[in-house]
Amino acid sequence: MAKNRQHVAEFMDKVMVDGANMRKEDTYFSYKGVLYPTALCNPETLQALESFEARMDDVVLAGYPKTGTNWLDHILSSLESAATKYTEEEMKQRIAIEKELALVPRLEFGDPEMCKRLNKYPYRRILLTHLHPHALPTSIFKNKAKVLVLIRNPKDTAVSYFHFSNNLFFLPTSTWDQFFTDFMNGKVGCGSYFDYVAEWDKYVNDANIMAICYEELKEDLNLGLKKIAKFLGFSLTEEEIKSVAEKSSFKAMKEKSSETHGSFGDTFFRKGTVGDWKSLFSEAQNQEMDRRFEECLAGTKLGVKIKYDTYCKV
Ligand code: PPS
Repeated sequence: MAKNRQHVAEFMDKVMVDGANMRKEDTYFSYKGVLYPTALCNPETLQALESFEARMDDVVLAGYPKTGTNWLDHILSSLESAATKYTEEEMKQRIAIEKELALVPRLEFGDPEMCKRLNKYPYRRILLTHLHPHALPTSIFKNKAKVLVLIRNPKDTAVSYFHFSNNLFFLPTSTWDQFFTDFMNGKVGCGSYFDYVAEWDKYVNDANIMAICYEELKEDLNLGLKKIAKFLGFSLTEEEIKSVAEKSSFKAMKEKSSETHGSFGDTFFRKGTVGDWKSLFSEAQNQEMDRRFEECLAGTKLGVKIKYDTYCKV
């Protein structure tokens, strides 16, 4: 929530220690039909989330893994800080409170008591999540928290996820061909990309929900930031928008990544491009993904927004 994201590094270090002896067969658990990595979440926390009380001024960032969550986390924190104009003292206090409450980088990570601790956070909360809508606290919708749904084209998402999995011991190491099959079958953490996007599609016309694409931000970050700021009711000058954009570029974030994400910097900030799928997809895999997109998402609101033909066809 505050700009200091040191706790991502601390959280990951702890996950690596806690998960050091995890058995391969325990890599995932299933909750409401979706797989989750055991090293990061547990069923009790997911259950506890059902009674979590969202606030009207909460900002929820919802994105399937590897769609740019860390990027948008930085953007949202920066826009919020610039709009709220916290004093230096308040900034320090926010960081201290986050540490004291031992907040974790995603709503669904950590222990079941997390929800209660989040209730004690006295500032506006930016809540990041990879959960499908059906697993989110219903209060988010009931209390009309603002939800920014982040989407990225499925081919780059799969490639990014593949590299990520192979870099973290608590996720299975696999060949690209094996990973592709698992991704297509939803046998990866947070389940099926296609189900995820199709489910969010049902909400996307709601007044409190806005979708934003990784690719549109890559094409024109300033414009994307203005759209996000408008949706969240943040009033920012051109200069402020420009400054947030500069600090949110891939280069700027990667350079700071050892500070923000510790030894996982290079894992979270890998390449940051559009079209990297061309380096791994075979012709057969292209056809399979194209068919699946056509069946599940083509013609839906989010499916159109993804601009599949522009970003996923040769
Ligand atoms: S995670 O682990 O699910 O939270 O990963 P997530 O942050 O959602 O996605 C990681 C991908 O986002 C890229 N990234 C960026 N792209 C452009 N600009 C900026 N500033 C930026 N920051 C992160 C990151 O490099 C991952 O994509 P790939 O394709 O693997 O590089």
